[in-house]
Amino acid sequence: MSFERSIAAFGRAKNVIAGGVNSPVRAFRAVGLSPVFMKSGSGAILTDVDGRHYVDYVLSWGPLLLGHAHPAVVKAIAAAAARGTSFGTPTEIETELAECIVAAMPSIERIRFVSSGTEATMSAIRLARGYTRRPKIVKFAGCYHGHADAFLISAGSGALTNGVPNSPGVTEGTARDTIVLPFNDAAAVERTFVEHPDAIAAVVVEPYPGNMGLVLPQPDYLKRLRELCAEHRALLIFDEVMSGFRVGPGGAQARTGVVPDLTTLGKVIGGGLPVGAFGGRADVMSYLSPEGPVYQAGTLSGNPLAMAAGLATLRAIRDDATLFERLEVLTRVLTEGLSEIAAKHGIAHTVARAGSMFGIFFTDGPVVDLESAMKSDTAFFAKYYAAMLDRGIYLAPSQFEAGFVSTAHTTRHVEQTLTAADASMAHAAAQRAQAATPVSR
Ligand code: HOZ
Repeated sequence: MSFERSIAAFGRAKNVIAGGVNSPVRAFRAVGLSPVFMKSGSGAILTDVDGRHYVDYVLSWGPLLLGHAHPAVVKAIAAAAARGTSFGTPTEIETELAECIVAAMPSIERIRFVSSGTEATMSAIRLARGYTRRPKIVKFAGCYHGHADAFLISAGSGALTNGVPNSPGVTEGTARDTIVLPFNDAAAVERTFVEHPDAIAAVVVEPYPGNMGLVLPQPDYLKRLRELCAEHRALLIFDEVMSGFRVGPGGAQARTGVVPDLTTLGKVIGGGLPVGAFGGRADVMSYLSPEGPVYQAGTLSGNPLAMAAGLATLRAIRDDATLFERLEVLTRVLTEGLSEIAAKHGIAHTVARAGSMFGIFFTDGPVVDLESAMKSDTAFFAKYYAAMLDRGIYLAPSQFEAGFVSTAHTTRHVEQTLTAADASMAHAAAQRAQAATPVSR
């Protein structure tokens, strides 16, 4: 079966949509292919416009913890739509979703909903700056916090994938207020606080960075960030857009026991609809307008359809006592299987896993930060990617993104994936060996 309709759809899109896509990684440039246009999703399976089926490990880049078109989520969205799609007024369902999140996330006493993860992190640092009356933020190379100007410096995700981690269009002034440090290097943070006394408003971090591939924090690293922020009266912001309700019910903060001052959320809390949120200590959140002076607003913030999808998702999570355990076990079977297969074919690799987030780097590792992640063989990844796609496995089209498992994935899906991975790695390794063999004359 060919990709004929996808290729034609991309050609048509390029005439009217910038680059043919509404978010850069989707263009498949890093894997040298034409993007696959999807038509529908059900459970763990995606179907493209050519009628090919895939086991999906992208899951809309993380939100679909329950898989595609989960009946409870679809029902909740349909019922909400029938009542009206947007009011621009407070609604009770916003409070219901807020109550669920406040109950689950250790750091969140007050919350505010927005429409995307980008809005959430952008608003959180404005609030941190307003609260502390300090200008600078610290971020970590390869971490991605959406595409607000302050974060597009050594950014991960599509910015890294497409080779423009420092975006043109970000002014020097903005860049000057963002201090970029290597992830997992607490000593660098310590030095930076000394070098910039009373100037750092916040340290913002993905506790389990998933936008340079999945990189895990070293033991006590997050705890040390917590201590340093407290010592220097800066706020610690956990960007849990990806890890929130994904690595466990209380996100990375419950998993690690490190409680930030502010947290940003998105993805799972919207159940597949556009939602973001930021929340944290009540005294900090009270600086937000209308209680306080820091302005933040949005026409579609707390949209009833998005709230309904999020609430249905979080209720399903709350009512299933073994959900995260099952996800964790299945993800472990997957990553251990991938690692065994890579080893069998003599392929240098490093796997990482946190809850139902996972990744495989094609380098010996250890992968602890952006520099070590960049040692990965991206040309090999592209070959592996194409072979997996051909065999019906849909992965993120970049070495520098995380994979996700949903409750709709079963051991059969994982077995199918490992069978495909075995053939794909063998194929990619043979291609690499062939390319490296000098042509005899
Ligand atoms: N930044 C998202 C992944 N980390 C990509 C979003 C998209 O392309 O849809």
